[in-house]
Amino acid sequence: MFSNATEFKTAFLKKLEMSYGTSFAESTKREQYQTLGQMIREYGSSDWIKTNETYRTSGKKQVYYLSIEFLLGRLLRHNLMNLGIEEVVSEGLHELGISLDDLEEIEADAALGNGGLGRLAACFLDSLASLSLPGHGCGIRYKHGLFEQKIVDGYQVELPEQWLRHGHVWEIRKGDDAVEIPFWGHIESYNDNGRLVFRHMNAETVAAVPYDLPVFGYQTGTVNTLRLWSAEPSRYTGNVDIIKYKKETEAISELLYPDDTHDEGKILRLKQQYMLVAASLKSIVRSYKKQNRSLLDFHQHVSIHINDTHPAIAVPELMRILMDEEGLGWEEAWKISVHTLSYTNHTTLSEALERWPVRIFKPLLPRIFMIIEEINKRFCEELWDRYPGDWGRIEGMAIIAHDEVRMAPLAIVGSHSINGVAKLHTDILKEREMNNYYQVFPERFNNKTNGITHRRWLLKSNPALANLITDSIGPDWVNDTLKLEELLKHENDSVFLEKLAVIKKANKEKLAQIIEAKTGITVDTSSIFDVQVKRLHAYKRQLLNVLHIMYLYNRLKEDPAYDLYPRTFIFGAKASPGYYFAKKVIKLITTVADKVNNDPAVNDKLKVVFLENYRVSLAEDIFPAADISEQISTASKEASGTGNMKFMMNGALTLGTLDGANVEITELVGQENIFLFGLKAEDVLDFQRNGGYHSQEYYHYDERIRQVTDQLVNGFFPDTEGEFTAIRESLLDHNDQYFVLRDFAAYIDIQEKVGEEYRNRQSWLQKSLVNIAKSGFFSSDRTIREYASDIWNIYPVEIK
Ligand code: CR1
Repeated sequence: MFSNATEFKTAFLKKLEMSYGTSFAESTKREQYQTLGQMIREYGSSDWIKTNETYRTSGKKQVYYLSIEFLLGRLLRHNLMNLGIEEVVSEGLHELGISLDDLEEIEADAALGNGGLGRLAACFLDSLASLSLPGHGCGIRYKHGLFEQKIVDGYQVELPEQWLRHGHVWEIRKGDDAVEIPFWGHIESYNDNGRLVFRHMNAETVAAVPYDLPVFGYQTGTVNTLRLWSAEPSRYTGNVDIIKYKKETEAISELLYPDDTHDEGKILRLKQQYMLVAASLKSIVRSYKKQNRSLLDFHQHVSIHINDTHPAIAVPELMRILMDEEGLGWEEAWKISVHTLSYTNHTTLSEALERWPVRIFKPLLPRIFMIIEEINKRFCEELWDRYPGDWGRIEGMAIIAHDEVRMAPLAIVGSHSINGVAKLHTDILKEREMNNYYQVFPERFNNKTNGITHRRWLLKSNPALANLITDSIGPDWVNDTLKLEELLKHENDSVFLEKLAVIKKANKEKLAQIIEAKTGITVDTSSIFDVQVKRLHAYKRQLLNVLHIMYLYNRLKEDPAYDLYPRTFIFGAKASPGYYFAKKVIKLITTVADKVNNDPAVNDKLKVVFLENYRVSLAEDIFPAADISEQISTASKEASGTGNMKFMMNGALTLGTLDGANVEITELVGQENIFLFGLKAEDVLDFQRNGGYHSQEYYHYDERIRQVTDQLVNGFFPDTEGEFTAIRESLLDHNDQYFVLRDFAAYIDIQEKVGEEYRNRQSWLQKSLVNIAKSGFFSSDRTIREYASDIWNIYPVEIK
């Protein structure tokens, strides 16, 4: 298509004219962006075709990653980079007077996810394709992605996200591959020559229409597919109220995580899950059968991964297909199904464990419910044999109990592999949360510590650092990130360390400009950039961070000579729209920010910034600019964290609890290169078992705690009467479930240590270097290699 800048220019101008009937001079930035996007997709299309053909003919095993979330972010520059044409294109555009950076800004983030779980899925897609592994994503094409956050008067306001308003240039609608998904109705069975046949009568069907996105491997020629399903009215629905039907149907793929406090929302979520699963399995089986293979070998050729419990209906749905559509018996079907399916758990928080009321589940998915009942019956019988008479245990482990269908047990019983996402998390699953199941299926449980794609989170978002690394150790680290360890040779090389410092400073300048433009706040780039960006949740303890800022402020006010090393605290966080406490914490952060930033007495030492609408594209500017990475969850609560890995890879030092993957970061960098504090997971879990601790005592004995918690309600913040009462109550009256006050003193101490150590520039840079050098383990390439070999049994397929 084009192989140099000049050819690119010609092709670009022609395409622009043909697509928009406009001359270059008259064209808008959006038209230019769209044109470029189309060109890139077309550039990669012959590889896409080749990849699909190779997969079809090679007969190599494929994996399908089913996930309700894919938090892709922007794709333009990432795709250019992976296709290896970034330079040619950027040069060609430059000659036309267009900046690639400007065009990149036009692209809306594809925010089809909430946070860690969805971003992990996106990183995995990149690693699969970049390792030439035959692995595809299956998800939902939500019309509106995660809400857009505005901060108005210090409060979070949610606006509907509109990523599809101008179309999504990377997707291709595959109308011919649409499939019909039945809901409601009833099941009739009859005997056909001794075989029981089931028919779904009077179902309301919905058409699931796939949109395919190419996933380009990093300079490999592999182009995998992310298939996103959209719900549309079906042509086969008979006599219905068309307007109502259309509305209800389209609602299925309208929104990510519809509010499920009422039955209507629960039905919608369940419809989403079933559509994702049923449509994906149908298209997987269809393409499998095209290769004329026996369904008896299905699990030898196909692996299906259940990302968290949302797609756990894959267990009964695969059984349904194998039995009702393919005529296999239960035992045969069960063996194939279990061998095909694998499941990842991402959290031990009980509120995240999905359960559906039978009164909703059964009428909506009648055949699926019957199959789950049978799975449950057989499982409980096995348990009965193993634990005769132990009803309590069996009831606790059952898939259906107390009029609810429990999705985690369904996924556990129906999968051959169950994994946690960091060592500590997996241990907690095995020893505590899922211990009952672990005793029954010890061989199924395993750990796969999360990872991040270093191509987006270093190569693309921090090109200066990536170039410095390549200049020093050559380019091989990009394909083998463990090679980053070679950087350790520079530990005492002050010239190299200075180069690191220069890059960090430039990244901080860039972020400072963004902060200034978005918030009007001027920050000092020689201050410590201390960053906490992640979803807002009580267990992640943004509250601990902000109470500490209040403490610092108090101290500076009381003692103007207090020699605090200048700090800029940066937050980014969305709160779930119905999460009252989380929204209060946002208001507290913005209130503290106003107070601190407008007080000249502390201003050369302290600044607080809340960046609104935290998302993938913004994150790409934040990680490279951080000095301190706040990973301060209550120990045992954060399954892994992945932001912690992105910070580390960009040379920030972690300030954290021994939670999630922080434990493994510590093992890699050593205690001297990380700032650890607070309770350990064991302590927290033991406290919880024995009824918590007494937070009031901490209030009485620690004056610093008394001061900041009192300030929440005593008029310290003007015009906020009653605003923070709930926060104070959570700490003092509800016994501080997340141990904020318990860890407060330790947090103050470790923060003080950070300030002291930052003063020693050489030693700080050395620590930063060690973090970068040891971060290779956290590439999602390592994680995906482990999934591929231990769980999925898939191998690279070369695309010629
Ligand atoms: C966990 O909270 C983890 C990601 C990805 C999140 C986080 O610690 O890094 O998953 N869990 O594994 C989650 O979103 C619904 O659960």
